[in-house]
Amino acid sequence: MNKILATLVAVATLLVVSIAAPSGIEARASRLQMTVYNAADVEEDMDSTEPWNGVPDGASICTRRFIRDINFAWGDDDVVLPRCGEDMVFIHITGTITAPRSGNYNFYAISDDGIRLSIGKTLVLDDWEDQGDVVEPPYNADGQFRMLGGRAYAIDLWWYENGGGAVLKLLAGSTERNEKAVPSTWFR
Ligand SMILES: [Ca+2]
Ligand SMILES: [Ca+2]
Repeated sequence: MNKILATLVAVATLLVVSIAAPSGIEARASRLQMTVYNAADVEEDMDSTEPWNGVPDGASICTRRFIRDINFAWGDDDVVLPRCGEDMVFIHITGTITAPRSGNYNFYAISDDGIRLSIGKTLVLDDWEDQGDVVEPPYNADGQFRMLGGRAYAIDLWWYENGGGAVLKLLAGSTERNEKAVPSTWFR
């Protein structure tokens, strides 16, 4: 009888684990966390804010979530969610980045509007200013960072949208010619 009970408990446990697993695995698979702030009530100009020194008065958290990669094109629509707004939004992304091979990597952002990215303690991308709406995406920030293959480096990225279109894409490559969107595997 005890044996049957033990088997039933084991089966039930297995069922619970297999049902609960997908979302848990998904959440743990990415070490990138994105916090979105609605900044519609901030009185400063967006490009004169320095949210990394303290989120300005009037900005409030709209949503916080895990993301797989940094490759977003919202255009003129709402950034992330309707309640986050289509203009005057901050995004803060934290996590780690790991390159498969050692090298001096070029980083590139397609960013509308401003972006500021630190890897470890190095400020790699810094273009905290509005971007004009143009036909071609604004390739508005680049920088280099040397990474050891397999080593995880902390990343800290701030971005804002003031008005018009909104884009946030992070690219990297071993040379300027082979830059492409950083794959999600680099953020695990
Ligand atoms: Ca907008
Ligand atoms: Ca914009």
